Amino acid sequence: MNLTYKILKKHLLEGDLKQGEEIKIKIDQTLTQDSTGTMVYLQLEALNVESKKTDLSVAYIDHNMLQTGFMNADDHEYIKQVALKHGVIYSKAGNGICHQVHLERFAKPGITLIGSDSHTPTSGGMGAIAIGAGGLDVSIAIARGYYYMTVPKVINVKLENKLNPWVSAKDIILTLLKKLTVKGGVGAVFEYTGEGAKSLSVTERSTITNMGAELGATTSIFPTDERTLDFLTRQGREEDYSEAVPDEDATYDETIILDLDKIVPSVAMPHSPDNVDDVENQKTKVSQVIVGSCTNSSYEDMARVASILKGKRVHEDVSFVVSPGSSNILRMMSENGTLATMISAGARILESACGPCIGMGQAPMSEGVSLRTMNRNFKGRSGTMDASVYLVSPETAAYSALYGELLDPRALKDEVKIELPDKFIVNDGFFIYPDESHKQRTVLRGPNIKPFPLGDQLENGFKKTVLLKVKDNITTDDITPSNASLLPYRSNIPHLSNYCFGTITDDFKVRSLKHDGGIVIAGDNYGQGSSREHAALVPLYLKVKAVIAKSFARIHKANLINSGILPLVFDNPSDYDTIDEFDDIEFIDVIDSLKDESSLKVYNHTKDLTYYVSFEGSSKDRETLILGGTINKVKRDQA
Ligand code: MIC
Ligand code: SF4
Repeated sequence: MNLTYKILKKHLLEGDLKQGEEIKIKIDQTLTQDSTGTMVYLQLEALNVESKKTDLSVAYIDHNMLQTGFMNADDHEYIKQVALKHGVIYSKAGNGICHQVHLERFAKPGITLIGSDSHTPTSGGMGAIAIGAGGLDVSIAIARGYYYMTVPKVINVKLENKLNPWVSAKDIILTLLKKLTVKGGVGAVFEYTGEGAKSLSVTERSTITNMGAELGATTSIFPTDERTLDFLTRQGREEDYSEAVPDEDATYDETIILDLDKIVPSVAMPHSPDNVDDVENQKTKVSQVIVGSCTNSSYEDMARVASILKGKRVHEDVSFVVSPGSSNILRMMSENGTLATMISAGARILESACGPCIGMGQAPMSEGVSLRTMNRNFKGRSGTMDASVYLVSPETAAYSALYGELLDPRALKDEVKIELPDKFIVNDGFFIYPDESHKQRTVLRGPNIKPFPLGDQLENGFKKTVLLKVKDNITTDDITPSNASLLPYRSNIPHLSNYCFGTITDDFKVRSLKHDGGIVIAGDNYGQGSSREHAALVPLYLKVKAVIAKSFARIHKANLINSGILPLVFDNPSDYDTIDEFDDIEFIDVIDSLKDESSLKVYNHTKDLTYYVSFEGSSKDRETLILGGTINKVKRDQA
């Protein structure tokens, strides 16, 4: 058995471990962050349980930290109270980015972790099955200790040889993105093996598993070895080590061989993480360089950047920004001179948080070119619509910052050896651990925290207008844009509804009000990117009844089902070409077709055309859709 199936088998509660089947697995740990967190804890309250059922759950504050009004601070306080009441550890603002902190302090080999953030697979670098999920699925995991998932196919990525100096783990995942694209990993787990895998440190492995999210993968995982034990020992938690490796005769659905010796510094160009080329082929001046985010903010990343900056000055036309991944990393940097090296070179130091990665500050100048060590460069995500964001390794970022242009760091020649501290500083003072006293406290609910919308029981037949037709690879950032002005409203679906599909049109809400809701037509990989369930809750609030697409991204599809919005695929994908915005579409015998798992008949009144579309999912999902979403189903099951 491969490692993925070994861990899933150990956690299997229901179902057959066969590709494509739905299984129910035990969840050992959960994590939430604050931009999806208020919804998670509102839903947890609605589930009406006393305490968490997992071994460990953590609520991180790391996204919404600009705090330009009362909204974010109110959300933080609300999350804190509800989390602690339910036995969930609270990680205060300033402690760091959820994925980096979780890797350092809590992730263990062989466990299952789900998180309300798409980059939860970061902990796969530690040999855990770590999956990003919608908020409601995480509330259910906290409340009940389980999660439903489709058994993925397992792709073995065999890493041969080792990386050359100045080539980085980031370049490995960018190379894979170039090869497989942002939809190449849908329905799959990437399991890394080989000599090359052994040559990477835990945080380098985590850079790769983190950005497996951009492939659309369910998750990515590295087996454990002495490097895993070494990382845990430096973190002072060697007792958390256990071996998690595939069987010697493990089989895989597919194998990809990557020769690390052939990997070169790579760059994802605007506006997609799979728009990848070799750095040496690209020429551009840069006005901003940012090192940080859950992909590249480890101590090792910071130390490498400092080694390049040492004794030099950042180019006069570059704003160079650094955000270390955790408070512990920041403290180590401040104690061993790394921070002083960076500041002397002209770096702007931000607190340990997501920050610019999600457009919370540091928006580039007009038509700015920004090099970032992050994982996403979707249009508009940096906070401005005209910026060109390029994704690179920390080495490429730091070297380019010195010269004000995108440059290949291999020109640096002499390799610098990064010495890791024997013991990492561990200051757990940013955590609040739940105790009995927290159960008695009154929960403060700020005025910006509005109830979440609920779906209605499905009707067997209905007629709806096409409110919007979109192309392939539409992101959740397109559906519910996020930036410094909108993130404070993550607890306020009515407000967010004014900006629905904001990167595509500014009148989606007007269209929806005029037609009393409607449907959306989409191409392939609809809803890629973030796990934010707002991308389903906002359309639900605007009475969107169905999305007919060529295919869906995994987490977004689950979020649509949880919200009671029908995610349907064309039986014949070329039908997509014959539908236009504002066509009137009639859905016929919907409930009957869902029940007997047959194709659903859809009639286009405007074009006088009949189409067949299908719902691909389990009988539980079909029932959920008929009842108008997961909360309705849970309430029905509890009654
Ligand atoms: C992201 O990187 O897009 C986010 C912000 O972390 C999201 C979560 C969110 O939208 O709140 C994610 O990746 O899931
Ligand atoms: Fe935060 Fe960016 Fe990572 Fe999302 S991708 S969790 S916004 S650092």
